[in-house]
Amino acid sequence: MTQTTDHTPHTARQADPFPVKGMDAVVFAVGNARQAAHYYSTAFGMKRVAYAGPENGSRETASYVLESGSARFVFTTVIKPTTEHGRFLADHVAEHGDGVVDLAIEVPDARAAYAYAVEHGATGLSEPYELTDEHGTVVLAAIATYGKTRHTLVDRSAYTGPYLPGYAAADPVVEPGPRRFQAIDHCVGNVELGKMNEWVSFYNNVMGFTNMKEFVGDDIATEYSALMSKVVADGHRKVKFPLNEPAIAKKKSQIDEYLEFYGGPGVQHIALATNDIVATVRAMRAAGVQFLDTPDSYYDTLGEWAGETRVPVETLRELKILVDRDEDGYLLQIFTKPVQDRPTVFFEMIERHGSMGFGKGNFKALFEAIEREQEKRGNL
Ligand code: TYF
Ligand code: FE
Repeated sequence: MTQTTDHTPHTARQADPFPVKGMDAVVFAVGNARQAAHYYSTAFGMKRVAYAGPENGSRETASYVLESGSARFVFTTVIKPTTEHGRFLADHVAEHGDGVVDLAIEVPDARAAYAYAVEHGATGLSEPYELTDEHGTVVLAAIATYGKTRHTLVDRSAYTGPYLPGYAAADPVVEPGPRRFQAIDHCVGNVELGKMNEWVSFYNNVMGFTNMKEFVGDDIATEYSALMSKVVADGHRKVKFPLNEPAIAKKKSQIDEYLEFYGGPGVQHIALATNDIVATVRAMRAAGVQFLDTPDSYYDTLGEWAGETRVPVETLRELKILVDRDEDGYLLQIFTKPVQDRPTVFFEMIERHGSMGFGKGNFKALFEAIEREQEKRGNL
């Protein structure tokens, strides 16, 4: 298989064509934002920092902004659709269930980023515009990506408010406890059969993103994973977007199941970086979050290939945490089951120790676990 892979950060070669600061927010359109905010507060330990709704001038939509370290999630729902935006949200929830509508990216210059993207083939959804209040000005623009997902490009360098103009600072929904994760590690998209390379090229061209070395080709796909996957990232690896497409394998692809129940391409999982995955998983399990199971046999042979990790094998076994190791180091990871009734969006918790991979060594164990869940749903 031929593959152009580039490990060199842009700075080592040339000016970054599309500088990014990191993920700005993951915006979810949901049926009940008040309850979603409660779930992500109690189960994911997030802290509400801002709110916009009927009480402070937003008659049409209610939005809850929750943070955990540098990770920001926004849960938006429509109260009564009257504008195009309200109808978009209502239709989105009806068609896709709860899901991600925006992977917003923080950039130093939203006008330049938008101009570069559109010049290189992106569909513009919103020309650059400014929002201003007493905390300053934010510049925003938006481009389309897979399915109905968008990338809003946000320059908040001249803004000190809690989120965006129109949002008021708000108290946490519940008494906050210890932080359970501190950053968004990567955001994964599922696209249709045969479209993965087109979307990889899209990110290569439109954002100047390069391909990371980890990819799942047809060899692995037919053996057990039933998906193909490549990862694109910005020059400084602040924003990482794996892209999956279904593959023909022995079993029905989990990506096909997603596409069927989501009703098209969309965000599959968000990986959240923690520096204490044991404490995180214990707290999340105690709060009722369900994780994929891993068979005991995985842990019986773990030491032989994974070597020593910071966490004893018995603790990994107890919590069903997975390990992967490559030449740069290792990572610990675990996947939740889908967090809504549709078998669509889920989360990954990841603790990295040097490895910049995505857990390829776990694909067999992971995909067997996913298939057991697919089977329970009657979708295998
Ligand atoms: O982000 C990734 O690529 C890894 C691997 O259903 C992965 O987390 C891919 C598909 C999937 C679960 C994990
Ligand atoms: Fe992942």
